[in-house]
Amino acid sequence: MKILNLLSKISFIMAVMFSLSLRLNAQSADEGKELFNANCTACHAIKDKVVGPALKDVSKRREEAWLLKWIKNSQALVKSGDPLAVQVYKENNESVMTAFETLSDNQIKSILAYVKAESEAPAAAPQNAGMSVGTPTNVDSSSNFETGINWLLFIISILLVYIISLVFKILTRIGDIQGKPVINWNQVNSILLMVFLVVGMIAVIWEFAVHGKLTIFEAGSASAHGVEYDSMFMITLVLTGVVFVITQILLFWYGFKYKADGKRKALYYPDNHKIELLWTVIPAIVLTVLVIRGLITWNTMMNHKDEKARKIEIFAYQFGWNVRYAGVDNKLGAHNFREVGVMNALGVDTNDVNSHDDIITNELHLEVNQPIDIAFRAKDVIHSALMPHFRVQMNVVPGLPTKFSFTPTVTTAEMRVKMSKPEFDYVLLCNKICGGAHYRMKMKIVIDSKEDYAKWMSSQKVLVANKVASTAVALNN
Ligand code: HEC
Ligand SMILES: [Cu+2]
Repeated sequence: MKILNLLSKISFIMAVMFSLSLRLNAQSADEGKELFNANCTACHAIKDKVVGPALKDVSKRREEAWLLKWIKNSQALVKSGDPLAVQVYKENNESVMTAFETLSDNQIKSILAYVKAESEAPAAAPQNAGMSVGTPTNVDSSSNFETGINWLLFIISILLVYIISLVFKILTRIGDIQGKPVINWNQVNSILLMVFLVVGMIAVIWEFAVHGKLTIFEAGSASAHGVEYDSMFMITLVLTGVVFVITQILLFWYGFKYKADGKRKALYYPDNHKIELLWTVIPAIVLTVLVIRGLITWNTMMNHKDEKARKIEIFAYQFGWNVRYAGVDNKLGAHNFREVGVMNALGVDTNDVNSHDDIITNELHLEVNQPIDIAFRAKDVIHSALMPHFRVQMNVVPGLPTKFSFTPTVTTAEMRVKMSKPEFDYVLLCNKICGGAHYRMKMKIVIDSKEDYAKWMSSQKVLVANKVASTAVALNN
């Protein structure tokens, strides 16, 4: 009776989950829908306003060419002064839509086609009802078959677990009747301990061998202070690794060796001062050495002052980054959050002459072996600037200036060779969950040779061009 009850419950849950999975499959049929769900739903719905406006009938409101430009880079369109773009941006309280420069025209068109189809879907039908019925031709039958097989395997494995537990129950009963247990659980558990030890250790070694290559440590640090950082990381990893291996082996081996066998009695051994002292003092000394070295390293990293360091500002907003270079005078102009707006995203105070030769970009170019001082500033919420290859991370907090100074030592070109990845680029990522499109907050970093940096710099526009025409965009050498 009990079993039947259980089985009927399991099969009911299965049926519900199965029908859910069918729905999901029907959903993934259409390319536009997939792209929309992956890139846009953080901020848009068809019929409701989310972060951005409802997109219902957007193709009727706007020209396709405009939409293509807008979706690829709405901020560029706003900055170009396009009246419609400026209006849409203002109507939405100047919240910034992510740029999707990697989407092709065709991909955007298929998103728009999906938006159009959804706009025209009868208003009465709730969205998911449309999905479960759907058009049968849309359903990918091969993946349904796969889902079916997966569910079958799932059911079989649950049944298997259930049968095994039944077998054990029966064996225990038999043991009760015979007055002598059929299974020696101490024996079974002690063997399982050894199995766990061996399988676990193999898994650890496998992890290091296979996924160790995926860590950023493989290629080495691309900044001067990063070498020290990596050495501390490695020493800590090796020390804790050795302790881990020894303690785990002892733990499981003793569990195995001293299992209760009915012959031996456990020894009552409350404590031993010598051993206690030993395993308190040794870790304390090791930790003190590690922590003091860490403190010294941190202080030299944070207090380092270099007159020749180039001043740079990194500006974070939901959801993107800007860089401001100090220009020829190596002085960043003042800023004021009240000035932040469509035409002045960073709120730079152009009354301050220091700002006139500032240069604002959305890529971080740095010259190799040239120290830089970065000042971080946030527009809206707390972000965190992570530059993993340079072993740099700093919180970016509204109203609270933070800074970091470092020297990049490996150019992008050199790193590409070193990693044998011709496509490689350094990145700056946001490392604080700062909102719906947080995961898209990244910026390309390029480490240039002296010549390339000068060339790139001279192609950038200064903030107030007419006032610095005489100094142009020479470099501060
Ligand atoms: C980070 C949030 C965010 C994401 C992600 C996002 N948008 Fe937007 N979108 C906005 C905001 C906000 C606006 C309103 C204009 C503004 O403030 O810039 C907008 C406006 C639009 C408009 C103009 C609407 C109109 O009435 O003219 C279109 C079209 C659009 N988005 C399409 C998309 C598409 C397609 C995607 C996915 C590829 C997408 N958006 C992803 C935030 C976002
Ligand atoms: Cu962020």
